[in-house]
Parts: sequence; C-alpha cells; structure tokens
Amino acid sequence: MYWEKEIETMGRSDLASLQLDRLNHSLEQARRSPFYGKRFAYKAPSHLAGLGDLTTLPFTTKDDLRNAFPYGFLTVDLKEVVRLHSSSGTTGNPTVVFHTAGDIGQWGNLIARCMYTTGVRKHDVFQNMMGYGLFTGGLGFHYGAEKLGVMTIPIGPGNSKRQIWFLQNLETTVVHILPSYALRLYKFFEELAIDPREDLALRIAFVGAEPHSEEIRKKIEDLYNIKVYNSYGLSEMCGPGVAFECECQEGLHIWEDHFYPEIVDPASEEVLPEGEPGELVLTTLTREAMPLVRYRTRDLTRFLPGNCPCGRTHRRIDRITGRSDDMLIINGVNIFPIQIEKTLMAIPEIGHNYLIEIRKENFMDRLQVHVEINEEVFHGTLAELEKLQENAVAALRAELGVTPSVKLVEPSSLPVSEGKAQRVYDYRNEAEAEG
Ligand code: DLL
Repeated sequence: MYWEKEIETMGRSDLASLQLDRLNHSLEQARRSPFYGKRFAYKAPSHLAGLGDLTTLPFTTKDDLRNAFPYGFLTVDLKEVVRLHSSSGTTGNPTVVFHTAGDIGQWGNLIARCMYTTGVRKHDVFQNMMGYGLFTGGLGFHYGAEKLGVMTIPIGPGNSKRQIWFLQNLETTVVHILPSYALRLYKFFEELAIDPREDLALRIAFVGAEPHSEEIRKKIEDLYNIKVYNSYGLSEMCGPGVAFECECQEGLHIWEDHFYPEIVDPASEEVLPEGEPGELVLTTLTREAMPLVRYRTRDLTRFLPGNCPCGRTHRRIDRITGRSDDMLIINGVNIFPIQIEKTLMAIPEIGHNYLIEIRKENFMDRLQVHVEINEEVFHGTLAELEKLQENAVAALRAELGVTPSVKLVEPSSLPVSEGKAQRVYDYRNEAEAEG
C-alpha cells in the first residue's frame, strides 16, 4: 500500500532531520538565482540550526515571481532546464516555472506515490482528462502514471462523447478530471442512456485544481459508484502532487519530504498554532531549477490534528476552503478580476463601471460580465451593439482562456458603491448547496 514505505511512514523526528538537511541544501541552491542571491546577500543565514529558524526568512509572493520574469528565479544554467510550465491567471508577466530532468523525475515519483496510495496498480487503465500544455494537470499526472507503469490515455479535457467512448471501450478504471467536469460529463451519460454505475469499469477518480466541497465529492462518488480522491498542488511547487488524499479520505497528506508547510495568518503573517485555519505557505525542499522559500500560496486551510489511520506520518491539511487573494478559479482556470478590467478598459466604446457574476449552471462555472457602454464614444445601431458585444467576448476569451458572456448595459445603470467597489459576485456556493 505504500510506494515508498520508509519515507511515507518515517518517524517525525527523522523526518524533521531529513527536512532540515534538505532545507539547508535548498537554501544554498536558491541563492544561485538572481532573486534570492540578491535577497540573501546580506542577511542570509548560511545554515539554519533548526526548522523553526525558517520563520526568520521573508516570504516569497506571486508578485516576486512576476517581477523576476523570466529568469530571475532560475538557479541553474539553461542547458540544465528541460521543461517550463506556467500558471494562468496573470495579466502582464505570467508566472513561469522551470524544471530540470531531476525535477521532472521527482515530480513523476510523487505522482506515482499519490496514485499508488489510492490503490492504482500497473494493470489499471488511466484516462487523463486534464489539460496538456502549460497547465500542470495533464503532463504532471502523465509522467507519474507512466512511472507507476499504468497504461495512460492522454486524452485531455473536453469532447465528452469521445471520453465516454474511451471509458467504455478501453475499460478505463482510473480518471483524472476537474470535479466540475466530472459532474457535467454525467449529463452526457444520461443523453446516451449509459449508466456509468453499471456500464463502466471505472473505480477511481482524482479531482483537483479547483475548490470543491465534500458534498461535491460525495455526489461524484454516487453518480459513478467510484472513489474520488482530492488532489492539491500548484504550478509554483511543481503542479499536482503536493498534497493528496490517502485511502482514508480524511484530509490530504502534504508530502513533507519535498515541501515544508506552514500555516500563517494572512493579515498578521504570524505562524499559527497547529490546527488553526490560515494561509498555506510552502518551501520546496528538493527542487533544483527553481526552489522557492516560504511561498505564499494564498490557499486557506489548516493542519488536521492527530495521526492518520493509514500509518503515513506526513501531516494532513483540510480541503482548501478559499483563497486569501481575489483569484477566481473558473472551471479550473485561474483568473484575476483585474484581467477582466484591463481588457474591458482597452475597448473605447465600453465605460468604466462593470461587475462580474459567477454561477453554477449544469455543474459548470459560468462567468458573466455586465458592463456599461461609454455613451461618449458609442452611438451605434443595434447591430453595432451586437458586434461590440462579440468583440468584448473575443477579447476576454483571448485574455482569460475561458469564454464569458458579456452583457452591455445602459450608462450609469450598474450599482455604484460608496466604499470599495464590489465588482465580483460569486454565487457558486449557493448553487452548490441547492444542487
Ligand atoms: O491547479 C495544479 C493541479 C492540477 C492540482 C491538477 C490538482 C490537479 P495551478 O493552475 O497553478 O495548478 O493552480 C493552483 O489551484 O493555488 C489552488 O488555489 C487551486 N487548487 C489546486 N488544487 C486544488 C484542490 C494546479 N484540490 C491553484 N482544491 C491552487 C482546491 C485547488 N483548490
């Protein structure tokens, strides 16, 4: 049941010494990058005496990554780099993450560990329905599954009828899928009069990359009669494979031999006592091309108290409850509201007041943007209005990577608030509770 028994069940004090060794090595490696070289030039601890000393070092943020674009965090010569991934959800410089062959190998091993933990074995058939490309969901799991030795179908997302055809005809037993897509896919089974509970060999789904509740997990489990495991990760650390549920499905083990986790109060930035909810901060312990020190993930969670019955000693976090910044995750794609604003404001016929609504429809996130027309510039006909709307949709699609609907409204018709403008109305949790 363990992929690497010794590491996964290591006693806490041995694990702590392993972490400290790796941390010191990682800090040394980090200093080779222009960013940390400069940051640690004067007040760098050359060697931390204990893990607790890490809190004396400053945080690293997504803005640091953006400002150091493209190569400011790279610690090795380009000839050592074999892959780049990038996180969506940025305007201007994207967040790019580099990998050496060693990093890719470690990452694959971690994913193999995650999959093995839930009972996936060589004889399984794995259909990877996550996006291949800059997003880490597709390729990250792909190499892990191959490392484990599972036949992998690199189908990527979408084209639901073809997905179902493969699920049936290849007798797929394991899928990797966005939770929202797992729910939507069910509608296609209904249309085709196929009962996924009876007519498939499917037994496991890995879901992640977007927030989802315990109720949604149960719903997917019921609809398909399978086990659904929560998978957490972020491109900056590697991608998926940072924390994963074991067979007990009671929280996600953070793989502490590769990542050192802290939970901090997002406002005061103090490290919080065990069990209190706050923001997850991660330090990489084994990454070569791009180690990160005290990276603010902005993801809100807490450490779960007690030991896991599975025997693994790596601490568990609760499912992610939200974010401490304004990043929105729309069907797995990360978006900042400012991207919408900048795109709209670049269209002269569009005014300054806008609002964003997000709803669940048919288990998918629907993004709707309401925006006022700029009457000083736009005096067109109805047909021209429709054209303007199409242009706005196209510009937003190009910027965001998702297609919103756009509603153009009369000038001064949207609410204005006296204080800080509230522009984002997220109704998804309400819909989820109803659904
Ligand atoms: O979403 C990596 C990933 C791929 C994880 C496939 C799991 C499965 P990014 O695109 O960089 O990377 O987005 C990372 O997504 O900071 C969280 O806010 C959110 N997120 C990821 N997994 C979960 C999860 C990938 N299980 C951001 N539950 C993170 C809730 C999640 N939110």
